[in-house]
Amino acid sequence: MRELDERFLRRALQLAERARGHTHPNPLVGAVLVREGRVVGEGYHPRAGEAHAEVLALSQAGELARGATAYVSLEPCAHFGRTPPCSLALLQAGVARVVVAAREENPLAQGGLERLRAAGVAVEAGLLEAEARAQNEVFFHVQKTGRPFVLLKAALTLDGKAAAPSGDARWVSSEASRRVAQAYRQGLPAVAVGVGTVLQDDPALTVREPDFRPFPLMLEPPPLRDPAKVVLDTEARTPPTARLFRPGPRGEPARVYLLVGKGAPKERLAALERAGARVVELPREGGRVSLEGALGFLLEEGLDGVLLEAGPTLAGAFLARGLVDKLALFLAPKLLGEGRGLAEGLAVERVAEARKLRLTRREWLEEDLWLEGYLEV
Ligand code: AOF
Ligand code: ZN
Repeated sequence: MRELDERFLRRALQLAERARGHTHPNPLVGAVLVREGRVVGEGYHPRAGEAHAEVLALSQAGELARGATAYVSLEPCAHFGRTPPCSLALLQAGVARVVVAAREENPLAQGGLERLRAAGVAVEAGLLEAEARAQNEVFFHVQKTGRPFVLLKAALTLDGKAAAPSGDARWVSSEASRRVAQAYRQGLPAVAVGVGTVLQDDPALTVREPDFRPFPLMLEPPPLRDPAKVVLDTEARTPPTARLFRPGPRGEPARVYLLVGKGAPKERLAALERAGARVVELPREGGRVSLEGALGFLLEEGLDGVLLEAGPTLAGAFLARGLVDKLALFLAPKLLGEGRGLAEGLAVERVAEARKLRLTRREWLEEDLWLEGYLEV
């Protein structure tokens, strides 16, 4: 029984992956309806504002939902939001049992399981919970902290250099690593760089040929889409001709946010707006755009997760302020001797006070070592 439950619940988690990159600020959710050992309905939440996973699975099952078991990756909601509550829809369809992986943590939506149980439906929670929480780490992080999830991605030489002293960083890691690194752009709603990176590398920040290994539950790639592009640019030095303003590989217009400091030169702001940027003036802190201010603004825009592809200055500033939640690092078997580190300005006096990572991945990508870890707080 438990084995079957696990199989169908895993299927629900896999269905949810089909929408990775498209649901923010909503979570990924998948649902499977099973009657007498047979799947009678499947669904996943395609994007914020559209139908919830359970509702799509129910409409596929029709009358066959009566007496069925519903497997859902996240506890069915109890609220009237942009759509009516899924817990009510499951009840009305006559579902007999509901098995969920993770409990809901959005206070607005909580209470689905209690409602179902009170109405006599058998409910269970907690199977595959770790997988489900990892799948929606962005959503759960936001519920807990009220700020966007920040993933710092970097390629480093074995001696810890992100760039040569000239600033040249092309290419530290291998092609294989860069394809995996690109998948993180699909997995988060926004990618952020500092103006230094724009001036040095002129990146496009699009999703072209990702390798989706960062997402273990993904069976097939979701539709590709480019993240919103965010430039932290206190004095508005981004050239209006920068590549990141161009349409993406699928022809979609670029969504660019230029976050500038109050009092940045007006004529440059106008030129950047003409280039297609949404220019946002934010308070300064120590002369630079306030990072907390930037994250607060992004969350208001529904951009609840940020892939930080920053150089040493900006990465150091985020780390020093405790604003990085997770790291994805690619270590290449190269030495630079002199060069720029991962995080300038993160000044730690003693090894005993070093920031520590809880590693969750150590994997070879050809000759590069791919690491993922969470910063311990
Ligand atoms: C579910 N099934 O498929 C999803 C859920 O704005 P709304 O009305 O779509 O509500 C979004 C909230 O509902 C979201 O923040 C999360 O708490 C929950 N998402 N719940 O039962 C789903 N996507
Ligand atoms: Zn719902």
